[in-house]
Formats: sequence, C-alpha cells, structure tokens
Amino acid sequence: ILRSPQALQLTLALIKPDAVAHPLILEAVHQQILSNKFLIVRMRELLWRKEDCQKFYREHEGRFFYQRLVEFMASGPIRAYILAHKDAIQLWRTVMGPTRVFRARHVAPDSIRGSLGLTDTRNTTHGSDSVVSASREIAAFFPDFSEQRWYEEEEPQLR
Ligand code: RTP
Ligand code: MG
Repeated sequence: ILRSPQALQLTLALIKPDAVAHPLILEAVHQQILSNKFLIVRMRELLWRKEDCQKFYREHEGRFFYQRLVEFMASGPIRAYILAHKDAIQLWRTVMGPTRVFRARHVAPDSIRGSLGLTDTRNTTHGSDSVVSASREIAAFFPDFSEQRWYEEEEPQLR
C-alpha cells in the first residue's frame, strides 16, 4: 500500500514552553496525540532562538500580541511533531480547541487548550492551519524531512 496525502495528511504540531515545562501536562498532551490515533512521524525537543520565532510567526508581526508571543516561545524548550492522520490539519486543530483560552474553556472544555491552556499566549499547543503552512512549518523544524520521500515509502507493517 502506498501512502497518499488524501489518505494520510501531515501537519506540524508544537507543544509550547508552558506545557513542556511540566511533566504531567506534557504527558497529557502527548496522550491526546496517541488517543486520537495520530501517527507520530517525527518528534524533537528544542530551545527556539528568538529570531526563528520571529520568522515562524511573521504573519502576526505588528499585532499586539506578537512581541509577547515571540518572547514566550523562546522562553523554554518546546516539542515539535510531524503528525499524520486523515485530515490531520483539521483534526489536530479540533483536538487543540480554540486559540483563546476562555472561549476554549466554554465551547471545548475537553480540548487541550480548554483543559490545559493558561492564557491566550500560553495556550499549550500550536497546529498548522493549511496544507501550505504545514509544509512550510514542517520544513522549518525538520529540514532533512522530505514529504515526497515519506509518501513514497511503503506503509509500515502494523504492529
Ligand atoms: P496556532 O497558530 O498557535 O496554532 O494558533 P491559532 O492558529 O489558533 O492562532 P493564531 O491566530 O495563528 O495565533 C498564533 C498564536 O498567537 C497567540 N495569540 N495570542 N490575544 C492574544 O493574546 C493572542 N492571540 C493569539 C496564541 O498563542 C496563538 O496560538
Ligand atoms: Mg495559527
């Protein structure tokens, strides 16, 4: 069986410094990835340089939260994943819940942000918002990863 983007879409997920800092929160987020049956394609932990945060969030440059977002994302270790699933991009965003924490707590209390988010900035996770941004973001964190090569590999045997 060959993989295809239709059957198995890729997205970039980040666990932000607020969640990586606390082992129980980190484990809870990781469990959400597993219980929603995402395939973990790659995973790494890193400390982000401020310049890389600025570049990653450049679409938000000039907005009132940009400075504190960039400072926060460089304030401690983060964990990056490439996740695969059918409709991975939308599914991961649903699992995360709404960006703003008070809204998340009301409309999606069981989501990651609804249950674990602290503030609109310290909201636990990030997820790509489109196929184009997923490719860009995957390349930013995993420069050696080739989507094309990954899709051309054979499906691993189920264990
Ligand atoms: P993300 O990109 O992190 O997956 O989240 P998103 O699409 O739901 O939110 P987006 O509008 O792209 O905003 C990116 C990140 O900026 C921070 N933010 N803070 N009012 C605020 O203080 C505010 N608004 C946005 C959040 O950390 C959000 O995840
Ligand atoms: Mg976004």
